[in-house]
Amino acid sequence: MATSAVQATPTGSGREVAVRIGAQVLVETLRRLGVTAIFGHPGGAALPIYDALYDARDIAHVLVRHEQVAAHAAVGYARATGRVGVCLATSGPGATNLVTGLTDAYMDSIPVVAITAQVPTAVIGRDAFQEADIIGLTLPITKHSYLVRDPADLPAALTEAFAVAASGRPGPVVVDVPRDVSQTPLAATRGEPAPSRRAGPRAPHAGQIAAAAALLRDARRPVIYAGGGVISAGASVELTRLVDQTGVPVTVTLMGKGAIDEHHPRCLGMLGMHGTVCANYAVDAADVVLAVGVRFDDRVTGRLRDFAPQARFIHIDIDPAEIGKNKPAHVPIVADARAALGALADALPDPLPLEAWWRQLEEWQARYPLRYRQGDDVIKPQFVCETLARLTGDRAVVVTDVGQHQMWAAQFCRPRAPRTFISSGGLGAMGFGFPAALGAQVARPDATVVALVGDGGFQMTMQDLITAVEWRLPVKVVVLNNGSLGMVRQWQEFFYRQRYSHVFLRNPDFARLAEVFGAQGRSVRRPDEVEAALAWMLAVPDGPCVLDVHVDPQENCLPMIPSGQSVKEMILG
Ligand SMILES: Cc1ncc(C[n+]2csc(CCOP(=O)(O)OP(=O)(O)O)c2C)c(N)n1
Repeated sequence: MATSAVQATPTGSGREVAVRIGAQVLVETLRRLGVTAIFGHPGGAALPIYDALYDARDIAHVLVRHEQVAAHAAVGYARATGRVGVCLATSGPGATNLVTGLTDAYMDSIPVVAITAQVPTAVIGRDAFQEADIIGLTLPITKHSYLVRDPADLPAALTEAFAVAASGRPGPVVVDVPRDVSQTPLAATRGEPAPSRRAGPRAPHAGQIAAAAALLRDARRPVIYAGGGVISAGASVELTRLVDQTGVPVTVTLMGKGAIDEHHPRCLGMLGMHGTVCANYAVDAADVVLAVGVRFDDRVTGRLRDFAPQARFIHIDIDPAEIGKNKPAHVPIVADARAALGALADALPDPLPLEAWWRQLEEWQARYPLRYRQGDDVIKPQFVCETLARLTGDRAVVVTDVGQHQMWAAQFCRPRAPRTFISSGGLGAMGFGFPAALGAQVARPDATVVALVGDGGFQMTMQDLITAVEWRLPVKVVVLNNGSLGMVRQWQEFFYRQRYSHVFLRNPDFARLAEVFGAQGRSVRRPDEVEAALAWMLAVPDGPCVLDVHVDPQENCLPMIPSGQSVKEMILG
């Protein structure tokens, strides 16, 4: 199987040319594309690629213990930086283990390239050992995929894959490389890959910008509804400028957290199922909604016909398929969010007359703050999130898993900058948090990266603590340990008459477990220990640590708009 790294082949002309195998061309191309880190796990069909990686000292290959972690880590890497995240898996089970992470990347529009090894071309379709049709399996959850049948095509396929993943509406791309393709010697590739045929950012239509500006100028109760597209487009500065100039209130989605400094006085926080009362009331009463980089997800809108029932919608999105998908737009603007928000800010240089609107909004903010009561005996999970936010000044990179803790983090952590709040939004994939934090920490070695996870979700991917130990990645894991699948328990309490079916967890001692892995660990059970424990955690200099916080097992995440209902049915708490 081993093909010698570089062969010298007589050409007949007396000269000799270096012959490389496909896998070497693949690695060279990755290097040329600026890849410095790959998350992966080897196997038979991937061996030529791994053999080529043996010589690639400038590309860090992070050997994860499960390919799901590789995909989530690539997402964390991409979300923390805006660069394309890369994961690598062998054929069959290696490739299928990537599927959850790729689906997450697809739902949240994150640029990721997954390189999967494939069985040799001669046996594709013959149920060969470790064969899985990964192109077929991932067709609905990728932006594009490439099955490379000729090694000479590798540079072009990879180059295009990176361009597709990162351009327009970003997303995951699979490049499937049969084993014979990666081990076939080739004298030449088909030249340098063609420059990307994708156009640059799309400029907004001047007439539509004028129409949007006119709507906003006449509005009495406008609201900006900002999503992850603002972050992908790098449009935070333009969004902030628009808000500063006009005074229009802004509410963010889970994916849009950090699109604007959430300490900004015009920011109402998150909207939707567990959003702030004020944000949801504002949208409910709005006469104009400026939706930017959002997809009108049902966790935000609840019952669609009752979402912002009095409003006219301006919808900015790079993906034309999003416009009108869930809610018709009165002013559709298919454009790069940065260009569109910049043009709108140019068209609206003065403050809008919104004094009465702000009086109303401030009254709601004062009347319905996020609340919880921290007593002396049991730790409230909200208190942990709030204390963490205070101790870090909301400047850490916070990565959450999925469940109640995710929503508490979204409520109490108010990121000051884009790419510092990372969460699995569209898919809501438990097991995401810790691996994505690992990827974010690889991408940003100097940043404080905190993984805020539940006891359920952490147990889905915590085996990769050893990877963090091995790479001395100082990821700080906070387990909000409530002894249950908390969010499911909450739904069973509210909507299934407290018939708690299979939601209570017997947990390991997470702190001791961390130590077994070679990480640092601590547990806390009393409210007066929380601040010091978090401070300890933030000060651990080297390698990962786990802080196991035993929180109130009964606590519910409120406010809550029950699934499929409207703001009128909000449970306030
Ligand atoms: C892979 C996966 N399986 C199941 C679910 C359904 N689910 C959503 S939240 C949740 C409970 C999460 O429990 P835990 O991780 O302990 O966090 P908590 O809600 O207690 O904060 C479950 C099972 C999911 N989102 N993802």
